[in-house]
Amino acid sequence: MRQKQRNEPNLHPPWRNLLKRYPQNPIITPSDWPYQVNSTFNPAATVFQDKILLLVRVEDCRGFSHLTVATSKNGVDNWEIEETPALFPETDVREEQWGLEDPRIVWLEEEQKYAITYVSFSKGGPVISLAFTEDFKKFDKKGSLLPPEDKDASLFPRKFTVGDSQPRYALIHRPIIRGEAHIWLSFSPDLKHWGDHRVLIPTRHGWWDQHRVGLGTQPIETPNGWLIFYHGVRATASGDLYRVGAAMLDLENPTRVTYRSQEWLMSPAASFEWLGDVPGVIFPSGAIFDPEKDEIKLYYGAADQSIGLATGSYQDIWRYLQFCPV
Ligand code: BMA
Repeated sequence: MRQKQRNEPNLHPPWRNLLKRYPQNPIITPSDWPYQVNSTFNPAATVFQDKILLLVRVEDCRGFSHLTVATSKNGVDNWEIEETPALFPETDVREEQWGLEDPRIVWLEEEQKYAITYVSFSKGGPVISLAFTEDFKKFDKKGSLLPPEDKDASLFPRKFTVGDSQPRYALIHRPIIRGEAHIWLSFSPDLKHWGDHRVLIPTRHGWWDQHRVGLGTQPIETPNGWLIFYHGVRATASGDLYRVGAAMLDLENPTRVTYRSQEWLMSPAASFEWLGDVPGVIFPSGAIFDPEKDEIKLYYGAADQSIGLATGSYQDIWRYLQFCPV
């Protein structure tokens, strides 16, 4: 297959409709909640006890967020929503005073635990925090990982040996440094001490993802590498536009970005993506990959209000990505 040049437009795009909106979107809205809330959005997704589990960011009517579990057999409808939050801000924890936001979940094979990375927010700025759970009932909060301002983080499910290093955990995150908002990768032997920080996916001047990029879904392991979806922001005259891109990272060495979508794969278009607290936002935050069905379910926050679902064929996305040199 011929690879097109970086600045050559995609004239024969294999990328049309790679992610298809579920016709009955939004799949979860604040009115589904068992208690009064403002918005339900930006969920983490994983498989737990043969069900799809979403850890949903719920904003209360004071403007502070907590995280609540919703489960469904098919990951589409009949959601069972827990009556009490799973993770909520504690009054005596300084970095949590303004709430907990935007979780991502991975299953850590070695520890036999789920790792949840989320944003703790306070006057000091947003920081990435970590909690472990085995059952989504009891949570072991480990505190914050890196200094503010930092968001949009996920661990990988296993350690990596890159170069001559010992096996280390890897964290994708999005610090803002000198006003620049790129996606970074950092390593740690123990989930406490972090280093070897580097930019993984930078913003692209002039492009749809020129102002900010941030990790969307947790890394998805595929035969061809770690597939990630990310959000890219362009500031426009009528506000920020949050669109969805994808990238592939080398399976053994995730510092290597092998492909990165040139086009966005989703852009706000449906009315529920424009009607909400923050119009024009698609914020992917959780994905479930079923290799047997060749199906990716992508869960996203829409307009900071409700949750949308889009599905795509992994093989189609992979075919498209191979047209995209980094
Ligand atoms: C980002 C995050 C998300 C939010 C998005 C759009 O900075 O804070 O939680 O969905 O902005 O408002």
